[in-house]
Amino acid sequence: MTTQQQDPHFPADFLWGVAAAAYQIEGAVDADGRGRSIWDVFCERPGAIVRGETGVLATDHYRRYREDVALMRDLGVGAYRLSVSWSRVQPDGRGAVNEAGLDFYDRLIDELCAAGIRPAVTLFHWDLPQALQDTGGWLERDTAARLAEYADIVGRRLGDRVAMWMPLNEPVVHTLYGHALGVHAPGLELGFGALQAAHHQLLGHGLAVQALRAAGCGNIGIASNHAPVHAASDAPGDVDAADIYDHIVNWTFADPVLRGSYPAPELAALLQGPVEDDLAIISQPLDWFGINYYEPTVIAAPDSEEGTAGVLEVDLPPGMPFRPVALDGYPRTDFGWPIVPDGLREIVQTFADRYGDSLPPIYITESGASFHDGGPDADGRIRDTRRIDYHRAHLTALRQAVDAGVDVRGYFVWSILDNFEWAAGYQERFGLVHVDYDTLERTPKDSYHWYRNLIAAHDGRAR
Ligand code: PNW
Repeated sequence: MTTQQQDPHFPADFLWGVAAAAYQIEGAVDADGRGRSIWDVFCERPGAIVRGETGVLATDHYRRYREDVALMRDLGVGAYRLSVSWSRVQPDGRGAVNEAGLDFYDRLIDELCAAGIRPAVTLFHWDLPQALQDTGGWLERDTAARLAEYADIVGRRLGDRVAMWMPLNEPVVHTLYGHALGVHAPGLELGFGALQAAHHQLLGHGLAVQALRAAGCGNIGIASNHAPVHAASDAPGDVDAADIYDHIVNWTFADPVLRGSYPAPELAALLQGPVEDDLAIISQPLDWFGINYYEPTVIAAPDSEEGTAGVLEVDLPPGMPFRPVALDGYPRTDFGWPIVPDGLREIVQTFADRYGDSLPPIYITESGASFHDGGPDADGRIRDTRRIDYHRAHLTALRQAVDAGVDVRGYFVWSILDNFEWAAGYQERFGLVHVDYDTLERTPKDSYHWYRNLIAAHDGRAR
């Protein structure tokens, strides 16, 4: 029974949040002058998305945002991490501002502030304006400058009310899925050639941090996906392969930001442009560092005997110097991802050890699980006990890192609502709130009520 397990306790000022992203929840893709993004285009590619689903309607949050903010207010969260759709603000990704698109975020942020919820804003959660893709997207250096221009526009308009800023979400996933493996927009299969897109996103991050600060905005960080990488065995081939993989998925994305360098000269050598000068921009001091955590990876040598697991369920192109293998012995979410709460403690501790005094305070900017919850039972409840267990176990592991001295300031559940899970479509449900995709009705799951009680137990507010 889940209720017999103890919830962990955090300091009174620990920030409890929920997260979502524009393309995954908003719908209304043609409303108020919005331009096309690479996700609109990618979803039209036959076979790209499970069952051919798209974000055209999604959860209709663009029209139902008041109802959704009311759900968050009742939940009692201190912050909501949202993303701004670049294509609403600049339909062509550059130049003229579409005021009607920006007005939506103005209204949403006012609604959040009125509910006592701090807005935490991601500028780029993978939905690049298609017009910028047409001129090369993240393979093109100019796109980094465009992100800064867009950051300036949004910062000046919303900065008086936004509590936390992050220019980027998970550049590693956008690089690997979108540019190396082709399973996310823009659907490019460049292998190691995708590193140039990583570098330009990081440069865009640094330029956007500068632009936000110039616009008077503070409390700036990043939401970066990280997880422990373990070798499948002690065999030197496995250990070396795991080390290469770790450098690519973790340190290529964190070292430039936190240390101003790339972790391996072989990787930096693949990049074009004034990389050293760029690194000085990329390593702008941050007020905090956000980690999105889902699952650790086990890596073997390419020629080893273990069965291949596929990186994040995707087959790698031939010739890669590593091979992901299945992590056995753990329960899995309905998405097939192993549930390893201690990986959250471990990655946070690894950051503290690796960066020492140069590590700013950490927020967990995403943590969550997909379970294929059905609709409400006859009594109206959705009994998603496994999601409660998931979050409780991850928070318990996180608490151990805090006890060990790591400065962790908050936890954002992915996600407030069931939503469009990219290439996996609507089948994967990460929400604390169930969405019926026929009626768009929202139903808080048991996990919502559990989170509400947990938050209440911390802030002392009567429930
Ligand atoms: C994140 N992985 O993506 C994104 O920020 C969200 O938009 C997304 O809905 C959520 O996590 C759940 O997938 C990830 O395989 C995609 O390690 C893949 C992985 C991690 C995060």
